[in-house]
Amino acid sequence: MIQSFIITGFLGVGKTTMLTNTVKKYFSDKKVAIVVNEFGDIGIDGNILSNVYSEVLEISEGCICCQLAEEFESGVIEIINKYNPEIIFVETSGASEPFPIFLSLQNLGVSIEGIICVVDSKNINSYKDNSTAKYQIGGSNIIVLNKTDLVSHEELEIVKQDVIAIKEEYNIKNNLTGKSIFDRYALNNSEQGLVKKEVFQGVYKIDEIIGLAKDYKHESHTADDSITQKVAYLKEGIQFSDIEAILNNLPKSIYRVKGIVKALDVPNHLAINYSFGDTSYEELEDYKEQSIMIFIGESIDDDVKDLCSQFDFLNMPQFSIKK
Ligand SMILES: Nc1nc2c(ncn2[C@@H]2O[C@H](COP(=O)(O)OP(=O)(O)OP(=O)(O)O)[C@@H](O)[C@H]2O)c(=O)[nH]1
Ligand SMILES: [Mg+2]
Repeated sequence: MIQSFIITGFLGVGKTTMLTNTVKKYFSDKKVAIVVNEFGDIGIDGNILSNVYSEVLEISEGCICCQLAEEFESGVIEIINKYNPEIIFVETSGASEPFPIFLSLQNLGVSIEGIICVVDSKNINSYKDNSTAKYQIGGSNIIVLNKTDLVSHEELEIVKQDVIAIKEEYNIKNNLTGKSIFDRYALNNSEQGLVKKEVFQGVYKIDEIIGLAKDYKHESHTADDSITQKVAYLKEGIQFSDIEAILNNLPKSIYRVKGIVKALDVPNHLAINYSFGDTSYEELEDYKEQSIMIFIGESIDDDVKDLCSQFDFLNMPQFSIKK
């Protein structure tokens, strides 16, 4: 039976980092396929992951736990038929809940070895009130406190207590019996998504969930949580300092930015990965498309418009004036 892991967690917590680092370290001897559902119009995560794996299926422009369930299922069937993987990793978008994805995989006869929720130990306070974030913790049986390098031991202890409290409150329950469907869960710490191998060794079989499937109802949620994204294009001829200027002047509503941008003073295109004030860059070879940035946050339309008027090399497609 094909095995799988679902990797969930809020926007920018380190899901793709966990995939590229931990999976590379522990699963290089297996035939691995990856399905990634990115919140954002362009496949930046897929682009980064396909530098490491050849079998990456990207599902963008929507959320695989709601609108794209069918596309997700047919994509998984296709990847199984074409590639015959031993193990499939599914990275859900930061705005998805994991449980509907669990049900889809189960329908397809794939064995789910674990639902891993990655938590950003440094920034959890900025997003823990979001209901999707809570259901992501509640709907997982392996919780990984990531970015431990950015917090002190004492801060990590507080994060741990917060996460346990959320888990207790939002643990998915069987509608009929009222009992939690996970009789236990594991809590691990990680830096760059690296956890000990045992976490992936199927210790946490979740057979007990099966009876719940038919009673589960999923409400579409992204609209309620008002997480939105806006795409902007960058003109040619910018410098690296222009990118930094944008990222240093973001309004609070925008907490996640992804982009692929060409700056005159950097040889290759740069993948930009910004979350909650921290930025990392990765040079991408062979990327030729127009420079693009995606701003993600809550109620951000006016703020992105303001950014575009503040930085004249940044254009939102629907407001750009062709010269
Ligand atoms: N300092 C530090 N940074 C990290 C760690 N893990 C991830 N990051 C950084 O956090 C940012 C977001 O990481 P991603 O792996 O793209 O996060 P994600 O959860 O896949 O993001 P979305 O798919 O957009 O929701 C990147 O800049 C990473 O380099 C960590 O343990 N420590
Ligand atoms: Mg990702």
